[in-house]
Amino acid sequence: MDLSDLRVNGERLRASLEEMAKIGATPGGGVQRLTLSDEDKRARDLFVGRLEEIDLEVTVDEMGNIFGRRPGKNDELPPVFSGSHIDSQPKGGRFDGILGVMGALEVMRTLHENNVQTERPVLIVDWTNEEGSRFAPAMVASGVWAGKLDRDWAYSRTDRDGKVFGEELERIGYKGSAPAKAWPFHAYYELHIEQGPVLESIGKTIGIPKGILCLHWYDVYIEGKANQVGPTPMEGRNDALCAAAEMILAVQSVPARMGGNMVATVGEIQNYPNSRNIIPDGVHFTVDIRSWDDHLAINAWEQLKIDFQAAAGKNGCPIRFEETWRVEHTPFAEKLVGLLAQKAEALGYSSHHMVSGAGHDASYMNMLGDAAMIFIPSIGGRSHVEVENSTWEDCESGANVLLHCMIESANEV
Ligand code: HGY
Ligand code: MN
Ligand code: MN
Repeated sequence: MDLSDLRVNGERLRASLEEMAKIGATPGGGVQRLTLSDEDKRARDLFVGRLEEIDLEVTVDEMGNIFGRRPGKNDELPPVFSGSHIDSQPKGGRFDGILGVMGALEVMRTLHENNVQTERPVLIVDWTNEEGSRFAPAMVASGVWAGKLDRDWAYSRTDRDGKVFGEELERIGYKGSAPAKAWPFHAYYELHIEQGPVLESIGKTIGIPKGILCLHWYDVYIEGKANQVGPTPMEGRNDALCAAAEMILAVQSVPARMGGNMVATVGEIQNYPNSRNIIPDGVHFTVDIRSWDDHLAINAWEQLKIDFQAAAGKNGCPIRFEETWRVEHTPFAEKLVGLLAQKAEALGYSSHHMVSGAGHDASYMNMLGDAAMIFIPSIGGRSHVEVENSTWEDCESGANVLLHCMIESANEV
């Protein structure tokens, strides 16, 4: 068979994405499939069933990562694998993560029905908790698998309701027995929506990231003094929320102050006791800093700590920081980036080289071996929202590029 004529089944890919979108569907047209939730379990169970349908050898590791393995002619050679994540943001979209898992499934289905025998084994993976929304940090399970994060530290992470990661993993029945420990691999590919405006704005179909920005996550805790809002004069208050407000504006201005290519965001905040007639005495907020330049991002954090101490002192509110998580910027394997461009062209798709501002499990794979990503356009450049959308045609194009890159890499000996 001339494999160059092989194509995925776009209708089947659409059907699998629509089937998954029903699990955790929200009234606004998005999904809520928080990691280790009942919705995550239902989607995982469906996914495992689909892997078994095409005779893949299914393994669940101790971080709940799900692998489906297809043997190769030289089965002892390091494999090629692809995947992404099933979990979503609280009001997430129908494509973030799940496109990479269903796209890889479509590739495996295409290989299976055409009885394509590759030299190397080929695997598909669903990484637990890529989003880091319910349990911080993001990409925690691929980070443990890659040996960059500690398994028991990950197990100990808690969500806003005090639920513990390791216990929730057990509760949904996905705390597997296989060690969450990397094995040698030949190449890792991840299909994903761009989650930004670039491809749509220039009318290109395939995005080829040269890499991913560094992601630095911090947690800030401020202590104030609660009191009745009426009798307490303004001067001398220790208002934790006013202190936080000054700090949050410092986060917003730090990229410009650092003069570099950077983004900095406060996405999450809790205010205590959060009663309209009590002066707040406790605030927790998060800081997310991203840049291609890791040192610039770290310098920004050093500057913010100075800003925060000044605001804390002015308001008489003691402050505590947690340097929660850092993953360095990720320059992908030039060999795979070149192959992606070549396959996109051979398939007749326009393509564009770019950088990923969103974090992905591919960051950790890239620390261990050759990794690269395939982007498709996000309509309106929107993501992590219910209106997140891409065309079925672009999903199919991205999966075709994935198919041919995986075949090419899996036949390298
Ligand atoms: O934070 C991110 O960019 C990803 O969604 N975890
Ligand atoms: Mn994602
Ligand atoms: Mn995401």
